[in-house]
Amino acid sequence: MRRTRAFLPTMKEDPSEAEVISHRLMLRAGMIRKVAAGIYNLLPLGLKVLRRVETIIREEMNRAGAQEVLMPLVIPAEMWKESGRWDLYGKELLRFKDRHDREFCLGPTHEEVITDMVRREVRSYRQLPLNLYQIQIKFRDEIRPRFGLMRGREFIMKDAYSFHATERDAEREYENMYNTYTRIFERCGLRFTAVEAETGAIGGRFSHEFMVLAETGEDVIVSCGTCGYSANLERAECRPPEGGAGEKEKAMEKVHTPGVKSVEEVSRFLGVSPERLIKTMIYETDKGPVVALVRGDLEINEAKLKRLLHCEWIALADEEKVRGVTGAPPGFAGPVGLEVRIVADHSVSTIVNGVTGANEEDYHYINVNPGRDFAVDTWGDIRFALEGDPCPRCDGRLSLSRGIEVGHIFKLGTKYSEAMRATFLDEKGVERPMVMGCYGIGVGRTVAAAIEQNHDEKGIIWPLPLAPYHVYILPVNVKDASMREVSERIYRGLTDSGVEVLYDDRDERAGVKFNDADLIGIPWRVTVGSRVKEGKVEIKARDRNEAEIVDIEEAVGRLVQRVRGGT
Ligand code: 9G3
Repeated sequence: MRRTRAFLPTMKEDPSEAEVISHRLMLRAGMIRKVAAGIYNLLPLGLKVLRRVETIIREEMNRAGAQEVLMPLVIPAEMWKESGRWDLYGKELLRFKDRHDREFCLGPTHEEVITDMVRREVRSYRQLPLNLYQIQIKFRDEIRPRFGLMRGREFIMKDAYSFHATERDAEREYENMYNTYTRIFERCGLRFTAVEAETGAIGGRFSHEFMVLAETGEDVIVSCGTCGYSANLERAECRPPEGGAGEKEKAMEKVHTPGVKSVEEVSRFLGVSPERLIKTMIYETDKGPVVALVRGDLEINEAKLKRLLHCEWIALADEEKVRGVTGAPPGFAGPVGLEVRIVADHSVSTIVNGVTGANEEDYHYINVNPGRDFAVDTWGDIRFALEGDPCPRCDGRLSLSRGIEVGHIFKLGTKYSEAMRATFLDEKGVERPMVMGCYGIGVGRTVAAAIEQNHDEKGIIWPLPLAPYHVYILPVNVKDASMREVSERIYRGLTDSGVEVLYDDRDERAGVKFNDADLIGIPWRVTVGSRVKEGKVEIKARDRNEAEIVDIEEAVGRLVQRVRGGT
């Protein structure tokens, strides 16, 4: 592609609205342009990268035995009412009526549509298993779309759904998709990890998230270097502490602590370390109020608490609710004397002579001992893991890192097939609900994550498999006939060899061209400068500092070999 013909509006200045590097660089490199909040145009350079990711996904999904379909963006309300999700989601589900006043929504995901498609055609176990996927636009009306393609309202997802006669076969397909996702992200040239994850609202018991490792990622990954255990922070298990403090229990006492509320204030006022505090949080749930306890230096993990309580929803109680349960304002809550269900994290079990709120304004108890001074209804792991915690699976230590979720695979079970009567006759002629799985990849988000992981102060550094072009030809001065002639020759030689070239034939200062080449991140650059007189050109990789001077005749061969070799 000749730069003078290319619709490739690069920008020198940093766009103010961009808060993360990938958003900033995708705007500056002329890859995307905003149409509305969370809604973007993909310009030629951006679309080329997106298509690279889609091609890799398609090839690997097809190799894995999945079949591509295309479902509509516009979904009739009826099937979301059948699954019970029409009333479960709020404004995030964009709903509208057609000219006949019939209700529809823009598809945020397609479990209902695919289950409806399959239930109409599949009656026998002989027709299973099936794995159907699409690469399609989704719409989720996020309150605050941010970070460009990373968290858009309209985005492109590969979503796959599998249907099985048995749980066992669904497990097999889950493994198959796990391995397929591993191949997809390896082929994208990304550093990633798969972590155990929560299943959230869509139900099912088990899921894995595929995270592109990046310091600017929003998701926290907990991993053990010894045994390879890894989970997202919401899910990461904590090993219960060994043995108690061993000191003698003392008599509980109420002490006056005027206006002393937070863990820091209480531990400072009473001269005790946070490890000795029993932090008491009041929650509301669909099963009524719950008191959750955790050691003072730790934090409650609401996803774990929700799972332990098997409740539909959970929310921190507001001041009024706290007063209702404890009789005191927030900051003085404690488990002693409460008639509400008490759930405690294992970290509380080793506290001896602890400190907690006295359920009375401006008062705390000291020398509180679990078991003697209050009973716990349910013990469990309801805290967030910390850097350095003992690994729950081996004698190693946990470390925390950050990543960007680009893929998520779920065991769905029969949640949708039961709700929508997607059944089949098994070999004994018994009617059973199909067992399902679902598997998503954020295509645009994968592009953005690749930039978050691969950039420097000058711009993007594309992993070769995702690069929009493989080689950037940079004549230092297009007015110089020999530079122009050599550039054209190399351009033709590479193009004839199937190498994709961006040829900067602009009549621009060399500095402008070098900056652009670094900004848009093409993996290889050929500089055609004053050395053409000696029959030489300079070849340089975007991710390395040193360049090499080669004979013009060798340039094409070297580059074809590098691009095909994938280095
Ligand atoms: C909604 C809205 C937002 C949503 C959902 C439904 C996320 C919703 C979870 C999934 C699960 C999997 C198939 C591909 C992989 C992910 N956000 N999810 O169900 F109505 Cl507004 O989408 N679906």
